[in-house]
Order: sequence, then structure tokens, then C-alpha cells
Amino acid sequence: MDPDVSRMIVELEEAIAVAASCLPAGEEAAARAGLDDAVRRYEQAGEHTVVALVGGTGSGKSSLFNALTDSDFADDGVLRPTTRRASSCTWGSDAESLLDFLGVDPARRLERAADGAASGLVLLDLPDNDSVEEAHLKQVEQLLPVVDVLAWVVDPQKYADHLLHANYLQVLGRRADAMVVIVNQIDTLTPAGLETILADVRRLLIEDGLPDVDVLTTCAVSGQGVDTLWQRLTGVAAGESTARRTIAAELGQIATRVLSHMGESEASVDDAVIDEAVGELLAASGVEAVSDAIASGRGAVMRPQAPGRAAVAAIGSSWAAQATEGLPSPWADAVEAELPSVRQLQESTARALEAVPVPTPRRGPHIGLVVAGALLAVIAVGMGVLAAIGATNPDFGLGGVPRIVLVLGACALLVAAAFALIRAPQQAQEARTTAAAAYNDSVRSQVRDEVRDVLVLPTAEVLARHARSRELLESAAR
Ligand SMILES: Nc1nc2c(ncn2[C@@H]2O[C@H](COP(=O)(O)OP(=O)(O)OP(=O)(O)O)[C@@H](O)[C@H]2O)c(=O)[nH]1
Ligand SMILES: [Mg+2]
Repeated sequence: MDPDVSRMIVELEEAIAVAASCLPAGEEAAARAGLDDAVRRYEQAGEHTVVALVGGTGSGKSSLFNALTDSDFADDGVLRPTTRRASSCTWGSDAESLLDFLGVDPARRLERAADGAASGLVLLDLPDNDSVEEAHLKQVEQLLPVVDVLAWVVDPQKYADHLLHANYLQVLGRRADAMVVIVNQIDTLTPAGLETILADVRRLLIEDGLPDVDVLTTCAVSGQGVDTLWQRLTGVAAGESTARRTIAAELGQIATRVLSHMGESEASVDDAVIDEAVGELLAASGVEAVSDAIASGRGAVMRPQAPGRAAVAAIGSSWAAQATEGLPSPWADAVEAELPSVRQLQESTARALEAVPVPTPRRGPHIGLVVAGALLAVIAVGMGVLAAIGATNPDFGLGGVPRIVLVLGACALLVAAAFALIRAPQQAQEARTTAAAAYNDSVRSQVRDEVRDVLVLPTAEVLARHARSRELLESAAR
């Protein structure tokens, strides 16, 4: 199997499986059935190049078949119509399942050894297309999706009647390269007569919107032009098969159809969206007031409250709106089905709030610094008093310490005491601010964890499914 075709099949199979529950009723089954049909047809056609000789009775299809196969296998004759059952000739490959599929009688199958470019070629001689028998029409219907070249054989008398049968045209109208017109029995024409007919045939083709179709001329009896026809057919055999082109187009159509039930992209549930939800849940729980109370050191520090129903409902629906943006309703419904109820979101927020103990930092100034400052002040005063006594009473012994040292020491201690007393309230405030910030951070991270579990992960799962399926379909549709 062609690697591109098998890639597309694998992509479609996964894409349909992944999207299945979100496709409108019947779409999944239709897509699967379409896929199975296309694969079955492709496998039947295999890598053959199928050429069918078609045209009105007596134009010379069977004679050309015999000339191309160097045989007298096909019934040709003067009784009209001559060919009642299709014949086939296969070059160097096993086309049994394709011929079964096309309803070619096993007794009407000719085989030829592989011959370079001809390898894989399957030539069909069909009954004339005017015999509108049920069985024949069905055969044509089966044939068209796998045929690579319709070789349209016309004779100089009836070419205008037989040319461009509506059934074939509808299917092949877009594919001029899938058709070749063969004006047969040119031995019955004068050169001028041939020119007239060729001009007429071209005019008819242009009128039918097929200006690029090749027109060849042959004489099946003498073999004139048969070599050119053979080269044209083997040239097609060397190129891309119609079966491959057909299945690629069919798979592309299935992918495009499934894609029409999907969004073009998915919302990204990024940090900004998550932060917004977390921020709103924290605000609705009064966490800010709690951390303000911790920071100020005044008034009682209350526990935060579980957020109210209305606020949580609003946060939940704003989340759903952002997450489902651009998704068609079954996908949006799938996202919403994964999201928690208002009550569950309230509870999980409450759980996050309770997980963080509310700190109770000391009120007032830093007590250690106050004590140290007071002590330093007392010592400084003591040293000052000693220095004063020493100054007024020369007999008072200072143990040899110069008075100036005492005075300077007392001054230094006073400065240190003042510093400690000034820092005491600042230090305490800083500690409260840090505690408030730490509390805020841990509550935020707890709430963030809950948001991740109950909002982000379930949403992301559905969005990832949508993205996976969409990307596979886009690749298969390309
Ligand atoms: N003069 C001449 N006669 C031809 C030529 N090709 C075919 N014939 C004759 O035309 C008659 C019909 O040819 P067939 O090959 O049976 O035609 P067919 O298109 O298969 O006809 P059906 O099977 O009835 O659809 C036969 O008698 C052939 O010998 C040709 O190039 N020149
Ligand atoms: Mg025939």
C-alpha cells in the first residue's frame, strides 16, 4: 500500500476514534463506513493501472484489445453487438480480486508476462455502452472509481453519437488525463476525411469541457497507430494510479467533513487564565482581608471564608466560557461535563484555604530589642553617673579608667539603645509583613493546586483530545 495512503488511513482512524463521542449523531458511523469503503476499493484495485476500452458497438474495441494483446481473445465480428461479456488482459501482476470486483468472468481473463512499463496494466474490453443492461451499468459504476484511463473508441461513422457518454463524463469531467479518444478504422477514410473528423471530435470535446483530452487515430486491422496507443497506456501505468488518487481524494473528503464538526483551534488554558481564576477565588474568600489583618497586627485575625455560591458560579462560568471558546457545542458540552459543580468548586476552595494555618504574629514592637535597648540605656546612665561623681569628687577612684572613656562609652551605649528602641517596632512590622506575605503565597499556591486539579486538568484533557483529532484530520485533509 502506498505509504501516504496508509498514513492517511491511520490518521483518520485515530482522529475518528478520538473525536467519536463529540461528533453529531451518525457522523462517526458515516465517517467509518466511508473509510472502510474507500480502503476496500483501494485494496481491490491495488497498484494496478486499469485501462478500459469503451464506446459504441462496432467501433472496434475488441479488435483493438486483440491488437494490443497480440491475440484473438476478444470476440470481434460483424454481428452487432458482438461483445456480451467483458474480457481482461493483465500484465505481470495478480489482479484477481480487482477482476472479481469488476465482475469479469474468470474464463475471460487473459494474462501476459510483465513487460517493463506495462507491469501492472489491466486492459478491459467492455460490452458496448449502448447496451444499457442492468448488469453492465453496474459494472461501469464499479469501474469508474478505479479506472485510470477510459480509452474511448469511436468509428468514423458514429463518433458524434457515441462520444462522451453522460455516465462517464460526470465522473471523468474533471480528469482530462484519465481519458483518451481513439478514432478507429481510419483506413476507411481519406486524409481529408480524417482531418474533418479530427477537427469535429476536438470541437465536441471542447464543448464538453474536455479540451485537453488526447485524440489518437488507429486502424485495428493493420495495426496502424496501435504502438502509439500502447505507449500512451504504458506511460500511464508508470505514473500514479487512479486508485491511489481516488482513495487520497476520498480520505481527504472524509477528513474535511469530520473537520467541519470541529473548532479551528482550541483555547489555551495558560498561566494568565489560571491566575485570573485563582485571584478571583482568593478575593471571594476574603484572603486579602486576612493577610491585611496579619500584617497590621491590630484586631482579631479571622480564618478566610469559603467563597459564596454566586461568586463561585460566576468564576466557574467564566472559566467554561474561556476554555470552550471556538469549540462547537458537543465539544463545549464535553468540557463543561468535566468541570466541577458550583458546590464542588466551593468545597475544593474551602479545602485549599483550610490547608494553610493562619499565623498569629505578635502585636507591638519586637520585645527582645526593647529589653536590649532599655538595658543599654540603664548601663549608659550608670556610666554617666560614675563619670559625674568622678568629676566632682577627685578622691572617687575609677580604677584608673580615664573619665573621658566612661563619657564616650556612655554616649555610644545611648546611641545603641536608641537604635534598638527605634528598630523594635520596625522589626516587628517587618516580621508581620513577611508572615502575611508567606500566608498569602501558601494560600495562593494551595488554591492554585485545587484549580489545577478541578479546572485545568479536566479542561485540558478535552482540549487535548480536540487538538489531537483536529491535527490528524488537517494532516489527512491536506
Ligand atoms: N476496416 C476496419 N475495420 C475494423 C477496424 N477495427 C475493427 N474493425 C471491424 O469492425 C467490426 C467490429 O469490431 P469489434 O472489434 O467487434 O467492435 P466492438 O467495438 O468490439 O463491438 P461490440 O463488441 O459490439 O461493442 C469487426 O468486423 C472488425 O473487424 C479498423 O480499424 N478498420
Ligand atoms: Mg467487442
